[in-house]
Amino acid sequence: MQKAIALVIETFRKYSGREGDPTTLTKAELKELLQNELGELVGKAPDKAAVDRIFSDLDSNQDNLVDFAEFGLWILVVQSGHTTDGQQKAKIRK
Ligand SMILES: [Ca+2]
Repeated sequence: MQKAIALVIETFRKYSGREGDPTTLTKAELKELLQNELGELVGKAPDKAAVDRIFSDLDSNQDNLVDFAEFGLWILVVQSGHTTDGQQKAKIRK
């Protein structure tokens, strides 16, 4: 479990530092993260609608940025197989 958390933090930081505030993900950063790390979930070329949907799922306080608390919670939900639309896919790549 601790290892999984470390992996989530590492993945988040890898993308959150690309532009703007290094502690938050923009939509562009999130898209990169999804494509590269969670391709099983969104496909290798996620369409804009899919990215928008996931981004709004993640951005629970609707400030147009995804912070680590929002991301971490979402990953836990996805990992446990209970996504908001009932799909049971996707594990973060080991
Ligand atoms: Ca937010």
